[in-house]
Amino acid sequence: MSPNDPTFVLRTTVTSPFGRKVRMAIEVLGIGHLVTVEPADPLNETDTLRQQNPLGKMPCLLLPDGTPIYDSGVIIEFLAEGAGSDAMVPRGGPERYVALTRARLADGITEAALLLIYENRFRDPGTQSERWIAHQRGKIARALATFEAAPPDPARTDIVAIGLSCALGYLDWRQPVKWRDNHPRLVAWLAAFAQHEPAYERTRAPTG
Ligand SMILES: N[C@@H](CCC(=O)N[C@@H](CS)C(=O)NCC(=O)O)C(=O)O
Repeated sequence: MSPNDPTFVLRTTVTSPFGRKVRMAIEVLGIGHLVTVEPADPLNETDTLRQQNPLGKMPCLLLPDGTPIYDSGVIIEFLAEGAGSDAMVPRGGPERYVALTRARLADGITEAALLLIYENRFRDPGTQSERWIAHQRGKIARALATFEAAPPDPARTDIVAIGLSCALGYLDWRQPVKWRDNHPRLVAWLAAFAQHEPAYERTRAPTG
């Protein structure tokens, strides 16, 4: 990508944890000048998001000719390749697929956390399923335990660290589960990573 390249449009809110992954990657890759962020509203049926991504999910990146690229992991790989960065995802071999698997594990925490939030938001009080809530909590607990046993290198910003930091940031923000008391190594990892990677703080969802 060169500074003369046309601008991409990123459909996302600044509160979306998956959108934050892409906003972080854009900062890290130093290509903010190539991307315009346009808010999206997945619940609004007249929002063009549903034409761009039939799943109606954000983030969704639009190429200059309107071609949509989603989901967050695909967008990050696309942008990293265009920016000529090798650091975000290993190019090949088992390391590549181990990293992509760990990144999907981190995304799974965010997915389950979102389902917990939606369970509250979309169901009338008293109609939430305790069984479903426990099922999602189990996913989060097992994934957190896996990362707690082997946290990533905090001095490295890659697709795993981006996904995990956005997942933990989302747990901190919306608090669908409490994770800090029983995951000391992950607490230390997030603090060290935030210190190493300024894009983590800069992409934090605004409060209030
Ligand atoms: N796997 C997708 C997940 C995207 C996702 O679930 N986004 C949420 C917002 S953070 C969304 O658009 N939810 C609205 C919906 O599911 O209708 C990705 O990584 O981009």
